[in-house]
Amino acid sequence: MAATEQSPLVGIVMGSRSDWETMQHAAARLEALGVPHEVRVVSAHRTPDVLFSYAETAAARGLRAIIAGAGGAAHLPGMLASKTAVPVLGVPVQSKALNGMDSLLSIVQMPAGIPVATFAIGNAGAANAGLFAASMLASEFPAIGSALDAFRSKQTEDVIANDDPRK
Ligand code: RP5
Repeated sequence: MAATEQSPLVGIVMGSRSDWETMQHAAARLEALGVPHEVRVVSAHRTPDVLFSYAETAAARGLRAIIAGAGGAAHLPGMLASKTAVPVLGVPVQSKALNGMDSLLSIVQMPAGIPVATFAIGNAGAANAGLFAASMLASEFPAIGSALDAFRSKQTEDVIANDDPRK
């Protein structure tokens, strides 16, 4: 069964369909590690009521983490975090105008009291948010922990096996 067909443990949300190009990297990591997840477009400024509803029901639906990606004036992760105690992992999407510095600062500079764990701008941040969510679940779900260990071992082996950059 694909990781998207089981009851989701992780929600991936993004402010626009245009963010999927970035956020697909979070989904790919979760899929590869067998972490049940869902994917939704939820906009802080275009669909604020959907945002509130998503956040307010997240814990009861069994979500253990929400990976939220947004670009520009990126309110989505902070607003979600304000409405749920489910940990929010923020991914700054690389904007055209400011290369994602706007997204990064909007997400990372949360005032004390409502935390958002913020990742790197763009594809690397999305991938790492997926890996981080998996690591949050690893102790409770041994199969996810084993998959994560195997991924890291293979990554290490691949670097060692290809240590001459001229080849
Ligand atoms: C934000 O505005 C989205 O997260 C997206 O990164 C950015 C641009 O959205 P679109 O104009 O492509 O829909 O809300």
